[in-house]
Amino acid sequence: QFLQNIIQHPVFVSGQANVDFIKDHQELFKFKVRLDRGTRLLEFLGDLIVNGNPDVKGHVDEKRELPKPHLPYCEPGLAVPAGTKQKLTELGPEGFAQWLREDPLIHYTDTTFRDAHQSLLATRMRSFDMLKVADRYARRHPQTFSMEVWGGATFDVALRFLHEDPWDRLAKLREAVPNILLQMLIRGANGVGYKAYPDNLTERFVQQAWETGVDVFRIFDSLNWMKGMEACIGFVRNKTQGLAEAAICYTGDILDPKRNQKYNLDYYLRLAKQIEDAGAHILCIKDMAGLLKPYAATELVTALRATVKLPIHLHTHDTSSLQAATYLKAVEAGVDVIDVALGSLSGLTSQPNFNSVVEMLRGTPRHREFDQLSLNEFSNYFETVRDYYYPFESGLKAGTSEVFQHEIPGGQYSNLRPQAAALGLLDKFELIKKTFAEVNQLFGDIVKVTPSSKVVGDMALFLVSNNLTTEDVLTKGDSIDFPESVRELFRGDIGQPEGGWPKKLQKLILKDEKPFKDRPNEHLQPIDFEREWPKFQEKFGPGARFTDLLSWLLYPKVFEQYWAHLQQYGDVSVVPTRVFFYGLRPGEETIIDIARGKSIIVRLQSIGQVNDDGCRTIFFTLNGQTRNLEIRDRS
Ligand code: 3PY
Ligand code: ZN
Repeated sequence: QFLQNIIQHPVFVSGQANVDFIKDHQELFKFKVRLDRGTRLLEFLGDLIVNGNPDVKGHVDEKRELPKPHLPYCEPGLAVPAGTKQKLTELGPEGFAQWLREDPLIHYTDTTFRDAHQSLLATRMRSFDMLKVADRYARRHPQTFSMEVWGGATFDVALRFLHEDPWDRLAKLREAVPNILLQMLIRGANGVGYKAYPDNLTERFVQQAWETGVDVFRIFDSLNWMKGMEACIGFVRNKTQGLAEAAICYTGDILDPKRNQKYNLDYYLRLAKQIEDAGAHILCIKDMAGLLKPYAATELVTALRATVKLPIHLHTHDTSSLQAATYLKAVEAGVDVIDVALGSLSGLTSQPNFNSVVEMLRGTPRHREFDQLSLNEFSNYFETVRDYYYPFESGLKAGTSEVFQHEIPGGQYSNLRPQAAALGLLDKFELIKKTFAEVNQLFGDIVKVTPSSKVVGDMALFLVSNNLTTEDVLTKGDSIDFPESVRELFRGDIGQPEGGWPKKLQKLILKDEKPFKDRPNEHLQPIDFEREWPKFQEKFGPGARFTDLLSWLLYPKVFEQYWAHLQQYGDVSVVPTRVFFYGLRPGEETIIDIARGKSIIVRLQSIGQVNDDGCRTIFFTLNGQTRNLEIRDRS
């Protein structure tokens, strides 16, 4: 613990520790208080059993069978073969990028642990289900280019809904996967949040992410604004030995004269050149809504390869169900890496099917060999696991070419429905999608990806719930009180769009408030880490780590709730997913691995009646010993 406190200390991390370091920092001697983990977990289970998990409340199907998943086969004792991680260490970021650009075989990024479940299951996949198979994956599929495992919405959702520490997830995945590059998605100046953060916070965040396990930083700006990405590219270059992969977000249709006035081939080539000049190692085409059609991919990838020297990484969502064809054309045009998800978590608003795309290219010059039977076993594992998350399915049953009209990003789609449901607007979902497209035009046709897409979604929900049209906005806008996120967008809080904001609309939204055009981060005070760290430790106690400070600075309220939960119940990420969401039934038993080599066996015997104090007695056995708990019934 003492060593942990030292290596996590910001003075030590910044390399400024001198001989008096230990003497001057008494907080190094504060150690985590050891509490009885078993009892705290029983309290958590008791509460789940009596009150349910609030995240699935109202969506539980008591009769649904949720069988145990089969673990994919992995030869016992199989050593971890070297992979791209070792290649990066050997060649360094520049050499690695050159090697990648010259490698004739296609590379794959597996998005199963990040974008796939963000886009299909509202980001709810728990570390538990990933860690069960991550080490097997590393052994069985070491030729994978990278695994996208972190960032985007996962940071917030892990803390907010899963009561998990995202840093802990990353560290454990790194340990399980020492050979394949681990990748994250970072929203440039907006980090893993929805607003601009002080630059030095993003810098420390990037450095810590690298030290904890991230190798590839996919950086984008939600308006394709270079100024929102440049600083972050620099942080990756200066603070890590990882890869800065910067993205052009693809919108519209370069082959459609009605949609390519603003976002045409020249536009994307200009942006790609700026990204190269800013020092990125890899160029990403981030097709967040799945709008890049096959023949457009031929044009775009061919022209990009001729314009920049960087390797090209293509990301898409299969919402229209056309995107395997896009990959085929992109591969023919020379794309270097494509993003795919294991079969059972692919398709629809997720990425194209890994297992099938490998087969699509078998027998062609760019084919990379994978053990298909094993890939299928991994897919089968996740097919069973996916069922545990049934309350979070988006309801989309088939691919839809509607996406070419509404342009809703895959990662947002699965959230927009529950958002609409929460407002009682589910029966107006068609209208919401149509309004989303109209709001985009009203806003001047902007790039839509987190956070800009969230604002377009907020505005669409606002209009539909108030029975307003985009026409009403232009005619009666001065008497409309717009949502806060819309005001922030038009003020310049998340950057500037291509061609600027429509002036008349900006005036209607901001009223007398003045917009700004420079980087929003320049209006923010840098974080004084030297001051904040001891204050943070004082507030949260000696168990708090530097990574917790970063989480708190990014999401203060969410972190505080996570922390309170942690103090009350301990680390609940170890609870099996079926139990975590649906509790236990009388007579049911679960094994919980609470630490390496240490398990507890919990059996629910029975649930008592509500007593005069509004509590129920829950009769458990813990490792065979009877334990009774009083749990308040909040129903
Ligand atoms: C995110 O920012 O979370 C995304 O997935 C954007 O596509
Ligand atoms: Zn995506």
